Amino acid sequence: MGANDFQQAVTLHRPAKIATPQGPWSVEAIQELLDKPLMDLLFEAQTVHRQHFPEGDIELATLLSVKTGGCPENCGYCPQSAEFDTGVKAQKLMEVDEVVRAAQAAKDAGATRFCMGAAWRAPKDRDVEKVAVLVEAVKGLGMQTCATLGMLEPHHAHQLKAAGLDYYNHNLDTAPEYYTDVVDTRTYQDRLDTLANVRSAGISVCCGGIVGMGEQSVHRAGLIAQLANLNPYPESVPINSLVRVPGTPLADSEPVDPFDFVRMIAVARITMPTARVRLSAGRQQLGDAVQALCFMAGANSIFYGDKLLVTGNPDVEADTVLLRKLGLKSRQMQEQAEGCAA
Ligand code: SAM
Ligand code: DTB
Ligand code: SF4
Repeated sequence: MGANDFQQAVTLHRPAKIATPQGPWSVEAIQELLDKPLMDLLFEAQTVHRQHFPEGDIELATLLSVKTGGCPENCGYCPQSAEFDTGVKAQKLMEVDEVVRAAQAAKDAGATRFCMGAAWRAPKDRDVEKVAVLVEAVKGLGMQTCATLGMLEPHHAHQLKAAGLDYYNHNLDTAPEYYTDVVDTRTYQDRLDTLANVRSAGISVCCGGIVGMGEQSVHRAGLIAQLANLNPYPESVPINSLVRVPGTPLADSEPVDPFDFVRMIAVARITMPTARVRLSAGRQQLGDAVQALCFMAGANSIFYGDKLLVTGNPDVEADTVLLRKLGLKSRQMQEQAEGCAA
């Protein structure tokens, strides 16, 4: 084959240029993406990813459970519900200096965002006052702040914004029609109302879901449609793989096919091109190779630190090695590299 023939063969096999797709998204359109051959989906997601983010950039966010267990809700996945016997010991809200110590340690280890979680259905006025003090203190360390406290009233959202809260995490978790199979102490509309209150207060939205709760593929498509059609769509999208905690109603759910998990990341990236898509709970079960595929699919954030809220997460050393192997760099790693080059 001559040089021209070779060039022609290459041209013929070059994939069509991918235009960044636009919403609103139908469940059917998302289902079509989920059903694509995996390599085509990965290629499309990585193409969209590179149009919006610098190559190799990854965000590290550290979680801390500031108020653990004893929650009155019955979310079937959650080890912190008072209804389930999971061995989680209820603890009251942590003191400010303890939280600041944990946030400083997370910052020193390289995290840029600190997310405080509380096992409340909805915080009371006095709870929000106390969390506002925590937010202000963590913000004072120069970190991005995030909180996840359950349902918020508009005045709570304004109070947290005034204290310096950057993000509020409140997940939709699954499609509306599967929601009552997972939790029945609140409605999908309750979740949407809190998201609207957070948005109106000027706080950035962190909202995603869980894969592996016995849902069908159409429910996964339905979750992504809900997220991508929020106007605007969330700035952060955590995609969790269910951590099957003994004692929770979902403990015996069928494990997710790892490639189906990767597909969810890819479709989140394609439908929400500028969002931070976070590869969230469940990384311990995924292994390095599947995590690498998730980054290829457009994940550019992880929970970083040995613990999520009450369950485990890969340790910092393992993550540092993995990121180095894959050539991914957090902000701290980028600054260190620039310092060495100067
Ligand atoms: N109580 C608040 C709420 O429900 O929004 C905040 C804490 S709650 C633990 C935050 C999120 O963690 C849930 O919405 C869910 O998506 C995720 N989560 C909880 N348990 C999980 C599990 N076992 N596996 C994966 N994700 C989980
Ligand atoms: C999110 O989407 N996942 C995080 C965070 N937001 C708050 C929580 C995961 C919890 C996993 C089980 C646990 O440790 O409680
Ligand atoms: Fe409570 Fe949140 Fe757990 Fe549901 S997910 S039981 S609201 S802590």
